[in-house]
Amino acid sequence: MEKLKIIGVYGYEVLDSRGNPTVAAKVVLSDKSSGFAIAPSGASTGMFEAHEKRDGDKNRYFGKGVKGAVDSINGEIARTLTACDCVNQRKIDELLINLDGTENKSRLGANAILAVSLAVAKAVANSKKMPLYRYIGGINAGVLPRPMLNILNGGAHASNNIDIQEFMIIPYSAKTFSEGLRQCVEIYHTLGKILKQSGKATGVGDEGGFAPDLKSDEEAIALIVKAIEEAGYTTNDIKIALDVASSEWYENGEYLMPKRQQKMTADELISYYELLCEKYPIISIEDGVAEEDWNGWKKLTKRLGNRLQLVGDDLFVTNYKRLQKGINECCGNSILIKLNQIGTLTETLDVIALAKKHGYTAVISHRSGESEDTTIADLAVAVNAGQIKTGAPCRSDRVAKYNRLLIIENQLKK
Ligand code: 2PG
Ligand code: MG
Repeated sequence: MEKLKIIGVYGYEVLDSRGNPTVAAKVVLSDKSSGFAIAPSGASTGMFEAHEKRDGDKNRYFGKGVKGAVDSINGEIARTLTACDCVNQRKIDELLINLDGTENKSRLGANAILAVSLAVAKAVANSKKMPLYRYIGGINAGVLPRPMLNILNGGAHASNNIDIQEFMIIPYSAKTFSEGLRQCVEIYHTLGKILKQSGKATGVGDEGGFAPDLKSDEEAIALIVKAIEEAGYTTNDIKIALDVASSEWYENGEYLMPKRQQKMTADELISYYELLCEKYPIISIEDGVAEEDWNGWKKLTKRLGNRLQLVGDDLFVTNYKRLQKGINECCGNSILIKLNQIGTLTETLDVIALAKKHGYTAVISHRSGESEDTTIADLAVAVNAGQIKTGAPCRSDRVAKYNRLLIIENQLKK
């Protein structure tokens, strides 16, 4: 039988959920199957992430255009991959990494490389008539993730006065994905009702969560607990997770919450979390301290690591070497997985495997700038990650992932 080969690679400049340009890629195979993928884009990006290439031409999209990245897909990348055996994803990703030739994918752009890497995998899955999660994960794939729904937005994702970036709810006691999702959706709508009744704003932030001005970050948590209870659940059923995104606050060894103009040391921040965890059903904190503050991470893990999931997002940036360092130095106990922080599917899978080997949990994540692309839903099931964070049940870029998981759950039942 003739080998399945790549016969076409095409790049496109499309828009993300914030209305900013992003890179899409289509890959066509010799049997005419094809795959299409869109790269996401962050706002509170970690400084150690792979490079997102933008044109910088102020006459287009305020410099945010991605024509250069798209041109390299239609040029160099297409020339390199055409006629390649596409079934060997690792080989394809190696070719892309070597073609780029830089440590952080800054020459071709991780946005270009990722879109192509994913489009290849999707094309092969389509050719094999397999769902993407099955192609990536093989016969072991099949655990639906517990969602972490970000229902109240602050920080860099909203223009309100809240410094903590994400307030999430986790359906802790639900037996199935769909049951958990339903509970969270009911709580989301209840929160909306509570905000409206108390005269607060019900507009939403970048990830679809409500973004009202409040007296304090703590008031946000108290309102969520109220919503949980008014929706008919208890804090045994529903837990809370925070993404503090504190790298955004870090400067010269100190933390300055920009909206409240409150200064804290790492020790004071950790004590603040301790206090919040005593009062509220918080079970997971992401980026509690900053991406450069390894010492702070050690302290945080020592003080809270046995009670909480401590997720490294900006700290690890889905990067094998940084996760290995974190494991060696006992920093955190969980990693946030974002494909575009590293730029290829294979490298992402390698980081997840490293996390699992060392007892770190892996939370598959969206970016604040998303699209209709639902790859992360399949990835979560493929690697049996057990957790996904993909925003509020509001706005199609977020809901698309939940809908994809509902369909997968249905398929797996059969
Ligand atoms: C995060 C993400 C996603 P961004 O910090 O975890 O919620 O935000 O994509 O802006 O980095
Ligand atoms: Mg984060």
